[in-house]
Order: sequence, then structure tokens, then C-alpha cells
Amino acid sequence: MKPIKTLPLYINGEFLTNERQFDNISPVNGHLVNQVSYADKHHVEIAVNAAREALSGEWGEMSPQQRAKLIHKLADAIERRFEDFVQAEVADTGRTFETARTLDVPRAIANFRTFADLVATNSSTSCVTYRDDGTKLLNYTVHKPLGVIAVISPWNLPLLLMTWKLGPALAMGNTIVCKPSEETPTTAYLLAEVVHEVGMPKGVFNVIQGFGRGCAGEFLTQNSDIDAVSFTGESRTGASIMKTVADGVKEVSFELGGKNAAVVFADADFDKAVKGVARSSFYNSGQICMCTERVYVHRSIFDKFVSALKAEAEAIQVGSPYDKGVSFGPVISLKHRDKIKSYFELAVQEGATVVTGNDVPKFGDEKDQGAFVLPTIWTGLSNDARCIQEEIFGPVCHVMPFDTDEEALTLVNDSNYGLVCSLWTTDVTRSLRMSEKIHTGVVWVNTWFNRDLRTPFGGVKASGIGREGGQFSLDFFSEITNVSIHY
Ligand code: NAD
Ligand code: 6OD
Repeated sequence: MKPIKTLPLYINGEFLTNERQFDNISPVNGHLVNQVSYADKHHVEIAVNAAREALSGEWGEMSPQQRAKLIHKLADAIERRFEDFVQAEVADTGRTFETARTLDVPRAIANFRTFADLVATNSSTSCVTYRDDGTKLLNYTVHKPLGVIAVISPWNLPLLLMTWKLGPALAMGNTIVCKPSEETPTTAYLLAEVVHEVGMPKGVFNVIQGFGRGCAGEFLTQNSDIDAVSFTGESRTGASIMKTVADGVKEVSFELGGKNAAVVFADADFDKAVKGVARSSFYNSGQICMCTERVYVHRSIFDKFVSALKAEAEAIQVGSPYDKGVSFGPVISLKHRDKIKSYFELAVQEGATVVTGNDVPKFGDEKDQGAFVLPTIWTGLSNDARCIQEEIFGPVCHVMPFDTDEEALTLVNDSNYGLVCSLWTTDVTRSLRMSEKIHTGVVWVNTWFNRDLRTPFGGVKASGIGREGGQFSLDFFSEITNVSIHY
């Protein structure tokens, strides 16, 4: 891929460059990746108007099967430009090439293919009502597009999380205005290029770039002509968006923050649990909403577990994704690094024992201008410590011992968040009993971040509203009408 100097917006089938631009900075070394056109308020308005118009044009006339065919073409076009997407995701985020090649880009392709297939084979429900007078009602449901969807996504898995919403929203015949994170604008631009290439009707997919509060994100949610917001990001931002759209009574689907627990029982496959928790705590530099930041380990194996997890953390090769052998890149920005550093200080103030990390690495080269932190493990805090209650969103976990299953359950559920939980045990009955009582949207047993795209995904409490995945996504992105025929 040739270096892109300025990213344009994509509105109503056209690429538009605005003279007002912001810098996209590499978290690896502080270099400029590219400049990005701001979407001003009027750009957002024309994007929403174009999306509204496109609902009733050629796109609105397509059958689900025709839409599915076009979405498959889109997935094929991404596959043809696989390496461009990989390079862009690595440049924006600093993650490893392996992560981009095995997670981000394949999942983007799967997000389109899965929902294209689901919509092409979807059926509706029906039932017959038998009335006292001998007449009947035939009821059947019709799924219509919900309308213009505002898709607002974060920086941690930019392409994966945006396409997780675009796949089902397009499959159901909606039109979209999407706003990627200001930290990671490039793959959304590439997506606009492939949308353009495959001949998606103009106005169906629009990309506006810029920041959130007081900027493109808020201009979009304030626009009364959107029909719904599908948002992934911080819980606080979700609350603010909810207030913005409340007067217009817009539908929302929110995937928000987490402070996820892993529970390691005495009967766990020890080596598998250590590797699993190391992965769930440190993968993608801890920047996945499902990452583990609270680890509860049965007291009988606590010391052994902490030593083994420390060894895993210290074996991680921290550095630039462009260097050989590196398995762990920077966090997204200096601002985010400083937030994580503030928790390093807080942990010590709160009385934590630092097992490893709790510092930024020194490289003696341009990476010292990057946003690196070391994989970090703490012990010794009580469950009400801020470091255990607040989402840090970095490669940081606290390990605490427990004695009984009931105690583990209480500790896990003692959180404002409720996204995911991982249980490590060889006792199936224990895993079933615990899963029924854990307050999270997903419980994994002896695994983590293992996804079947047909299953519901989402959080409880401050971790979200609604579920996306399979039929749950198709339902959210539809206006479902019951047609009732009397005969
Ligand atoms: P963020 O909330 O700061 O930003 C997310 C998006 O919202 C960005 O595009 C941003 O520009 C936009 N935005 C910010 N303020 C806005 C406003 N007032 N109105 C409209 N748009 C606005 O989140 P982030 O820092 O990009 O992402 C990290 C957060 O996302 C973490 O809390 C993480 O847990 C969460 N997350 C959750 C999931 C999930 O599936 N539950 C997935 C990924 C990330
Ligand atoms: O795998 C998914 O579908 C999903 N929504 C992942 C969320 C990851 C959060 O960072």
C-alpha cells in the first residue's frame, strides 16, 4: 500500500478532503501516520441525508439475497487487499502483525460473510390465533430495515468492531454513517475504498472522521434524522450518548467497558490456566474489552500460580511490531499510557505488592517516544480498591486468593461492570453452577475470546445494553412488524 498523506471522508459515494485536518500519530514512535479530514457539522448532515435518501433507492429495492451477494463481494474485496488492511491496522495501533493477520482482518471478513449468509437464509416466525367465534388470525413477522444507523466505534479493535456492526446492519438493508475512533481512522477509509469498488449504491455507507464530544461523534448522535445508534466504547461515553438521543427516543445498542474476572480453581489444568490467564490479561497489550484485570485463584495453588504467571509476563517480548520476535506492542497513545501509569502509582498508594512490571520500558531509541508499558501483575489489594474496581484497559491484572466457591462468586460479582468472565476448572458441575450465578453477558470455561458469531455478545450493568451476534444483531437492526390477517 502506498503511504496515504491525507484521509478523506466518504459521503454519498464521494471522497471529500477537508482543509481542516488532524494528525494520526503512531504509538510506536510518535511519527505521523497520516492526516485526517475533519467532518464538520455540515459534512455529518449531508452524510445522514445521503443515508436517508439511499434507503428508498436501488438499495431499498434489493432482496435479502441480492444484498447478501453484494456483501460477499465486499468481503472478497477485503480479502484481496488483506495486506493493506493489516499494514493500516498495525500503523494506527502499533499491534503485532500476527494479531492483525490472525484476528482483525480475518474477523472483518467473517463479520460480513456470516451476516450475509444469515440474512440470505433467514426465516420469519408465524402463529395462528384461534378465536371463540370460529375465525382465525394468521400472524407473521416482517423484518424491515431500521433506517439510518449511526455506528460509532473505538480504537482497540478498529476494523473488527466496526464491521461487527456493519455486517448485520447492511445485511438487514439499513444505511450507515460510521465514525471510527480519531485514534484509528485508516481502516475505515480503506473500507470506504472497497465499498466504492464493489459498487455499493451511493449513500448506503458513509464515513465521517473526527473526535467525539463537541465534534463529529456528537454531531452524529445529535442529528434527529438517525434512527439508531450502535456504539462500542467507554461506559461514560455510552451514558452521554444515551442522554443525547433520549429526546428523540432512538434505539441504542451499547457494548461498553469491562473489569473482567478470571477464576482459577484448585482442580484446573494448571498450565492451561496460566497460559490462558496470561493471554486474557496481556493480549493486544491488554486493550480488549474482555481482557482480564481481576484474577481470583484458589488459595491452595495461589503462590505457584503467581510465580508461573510472572514467568509468562516476563517472557513477553515488548517492542515495535516492525521488529522481529516482538509479541507485545505499545498501547494506543501517550494519553492512554499516562492513564495506565497513573494506576501504577495508585496501586502502590493503595498498598499493592508489585509482582512484575508497573513501569514503562526504556529502549534507548525512538521507541522512547512511543506509548509503551510493561505487562504488570499486582497482589495484595482488597476487592474495593480502585485498581480492582475501575477499568484500566491496559496489560495489568491483580491476583487474589479465595477459599470457597461462594467467596469467588461474591468477589466476581462485586463490580459495576459485567461483560465477561473466564472459569478455569475441570469440574463440569462446578462450571455450570457458577455460570448460572455470574452476572456477565458471557462466561467462558477453560477458554477466553473464543467466538461463534451466531452467539449473543454484550454486557450487563455498566458493560452495555442489548446483545449483538447472530439473530440478536439481525433483530436489533430491524423494525419488526407483526402482520395479523383475519380469516
Ligand atoms: P470512547 O468511548 O472514548 O470512544 C469511542 C468512540 O466514541 C470514539 O469514536 C469516540 O470519538 C466517540 N465518542 C466519544 N465521545 C463521544 C460523544 N460524546 N458522542 C459521540 N461519540 C463520542 O472509547 P475508546 O477509548 O475509544 O475505547 C475504549 C473503551 O471501549 C473501553 O472502555 C473498552 O472497554 C470499551 N470497549 C468495549 C467493547 C465491548 O464490546 N463491550 C469493545 C471494545 C471496547
Ligand atoms: O468478538 C466480538 O464480536 C466483539 N464484539 C469483541 C469485542 C471486543 C472488545 O474489545
